[in-house]
Amino acid sequence: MKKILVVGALGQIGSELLIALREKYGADNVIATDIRFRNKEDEGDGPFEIVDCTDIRSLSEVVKKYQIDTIFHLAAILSAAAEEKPQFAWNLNMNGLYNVLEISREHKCSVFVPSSIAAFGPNTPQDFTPQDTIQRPTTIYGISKVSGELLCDYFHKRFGVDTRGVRFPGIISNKTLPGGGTTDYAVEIYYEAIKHKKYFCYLGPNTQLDMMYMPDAVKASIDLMEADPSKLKHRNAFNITAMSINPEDLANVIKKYIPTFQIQYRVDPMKQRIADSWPNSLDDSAAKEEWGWKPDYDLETMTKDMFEKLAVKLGVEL
Ligand code: AKB
Repeated sequence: MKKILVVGALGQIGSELLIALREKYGADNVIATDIRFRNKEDEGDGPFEIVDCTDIRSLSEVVKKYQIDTIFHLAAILSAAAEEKPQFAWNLNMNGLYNVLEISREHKCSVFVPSSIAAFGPNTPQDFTPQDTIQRPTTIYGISKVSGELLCDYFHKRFGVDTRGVRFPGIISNKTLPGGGTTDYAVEIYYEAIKHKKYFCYLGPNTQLDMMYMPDAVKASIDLMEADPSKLKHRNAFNITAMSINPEDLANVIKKYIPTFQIQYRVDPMKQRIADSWPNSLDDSAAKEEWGWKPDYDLETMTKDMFEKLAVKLGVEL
């Protein structure tokens, strides 16, 4: 049985991945870590440790204590927040990752490291962006993501560390709210639609971006770590996507459930600039071919599930 460490277990992806990992591998075999104190409800039953991944000693102690063999490294500052604090973001996103890779080399751990659509830039082909193409991002987050992809490849080739990763699009979930991302609007819009029947969107109506429902993001992370390594030609940073949508598409599907819903636009120039520098849609054929990636949700099925879950969570009838 694997012994798994989740770094950043209380974040948007970490909190839901943790539950799925504990269901699959057993609660005692999955150690949750974050820089914050535990919240029993958030992370369920199972071990929890305070770990700051920028401090290699705290990471090393926990890996030794639990004899960890697999690490899911999810601690990172997202795109919009990183633009506000570039130095802080670089330290967490790069030095935190370097520590995780170094500990993995020392203790022979496999590592999952998420990259992002942010690893592409304005001169990347925007539509059906290929797996291997130009990567000249213009945000500090994107620069940290493309550097992270290269670093993971380096640790694999140079030291034989079993590094694997995907380029996540915007992730939409009904549990933990995202924070500091450019794609966060796609989560906020559902909450605001239920609460106020109105949403002021900070991206323009035609801003086309890839998105994915959280259950598919969790499935992708686990499936890639379970994949036969002999089939993986790319290893790090597989393009994956479930839908390519814009705010108008989201507003239209929401109106099927809340006909009086209105979207208005108050564009945030910084977030718009970030979104415009990212692809409109990704080509995820390498992930499909090499480890059988296939999303379960599209815009319609995700929206149905979002409203069912959020109605219960927010105590409303739709
Ligand atoms: C963000 O918006 O920063 C993230 C991402 C696409 O990596 N959701």
